[in-house]
Amino acid sequence: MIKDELRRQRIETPSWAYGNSGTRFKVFAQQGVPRDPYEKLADAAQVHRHTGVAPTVALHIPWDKVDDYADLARHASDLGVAIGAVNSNVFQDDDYKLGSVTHPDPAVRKKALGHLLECVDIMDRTGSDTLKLWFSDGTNYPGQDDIRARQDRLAEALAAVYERLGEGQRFLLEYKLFEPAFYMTDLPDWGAAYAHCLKLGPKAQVVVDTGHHAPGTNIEFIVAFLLREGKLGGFDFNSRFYADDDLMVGAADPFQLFRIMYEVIRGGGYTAETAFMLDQCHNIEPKIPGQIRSVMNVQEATAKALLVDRDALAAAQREGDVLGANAALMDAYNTDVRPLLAELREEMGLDPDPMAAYARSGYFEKIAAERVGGAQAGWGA
Ligand code: RM4
Ligand code: MN
Repeated sequence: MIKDELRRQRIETPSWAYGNSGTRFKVFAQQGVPRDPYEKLADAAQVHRHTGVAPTVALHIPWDKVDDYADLARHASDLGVAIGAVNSNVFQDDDYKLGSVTHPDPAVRKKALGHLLECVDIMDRTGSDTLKLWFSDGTNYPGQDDIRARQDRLAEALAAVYERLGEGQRFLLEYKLFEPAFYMTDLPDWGAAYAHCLKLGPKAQVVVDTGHHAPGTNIEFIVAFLLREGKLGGFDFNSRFYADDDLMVGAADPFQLFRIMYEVIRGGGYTAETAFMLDQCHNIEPKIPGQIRSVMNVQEATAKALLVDRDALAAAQREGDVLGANAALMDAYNTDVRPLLAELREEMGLDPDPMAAYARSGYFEKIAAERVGGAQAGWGA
């Protein structure tokens, strides 16, 4: 039953989506933006309240540094949400100009590893089971550093983090083609991430950020491949027109999102073991509605993917019926699933239209009035 499958969907929102963000040119402040992680969680709870499928929130350390993480986790639970993945940050310190865990200087590598291990401590205290590792490491010029030595340093750090993981904890290794490094990135693609994870063991898996590929890359192939190998840990969903645009998932290419979700379902990855996370920034649009819209976009793509007549598709594929097979996918994709999702929400005791329900709730007016003074949260660009 498609509705049952949709009812148990879980989409994680990122704490940083609620803070101010922008490009390297300008960060536009918005009204009512959280001043601390507690307020970010309150905003995330609104997304869950209106969608019913976003019960966890990813943290980013040090952006979400607090004195008492157990208290933060309690605050989340009081709001009806929980802490999801802990994201490390070894890209915003002057020491990391030439790299973090791949830096030529052992003292910098030690500092970076210390941060990654601290993130595992935070997992212990918040009850999080997932560490997400993204490295901005790379070089800008040919010859700048030794590509091979940097791989050795990366492997050494990953092994140390892996060693530290407790029972029921894992890390997700994220790759990205380029940026901020423009010549060579130390983890540029899924193959490199996969090879490192494979060597380490089952607690190391790859995370696919949909904005981190060259234009035209067949992301659903990567999904199918990693799932088949048991190495797909999850997603950082967002959409892009050019590079790592971090726009709302499903905005640039809803068809791609559908194809990805189809491969997830086909490959048995539509389970709690796969983390469906959003990694987005709402630079010009309001943030909470931006997250609600994104969650709805993922739901719609999932519903369409669940609608694919797998038997008809398999039969067409067996018979070499190229057009029939393609039609089986397109029929599902071209179905308007919004009435189905509206019905499901009503069954879940939610408003059928989460965007309108949020707008009516008065929450925005409340935070705009209350959150005056203090420093708004942001990622510091
Ligand atoms: C990176 C990467 C990480 C995210 C940061 C903010 O490009 O996607 O997942 O934590 O941005
Ligand atoms: Mn990401």
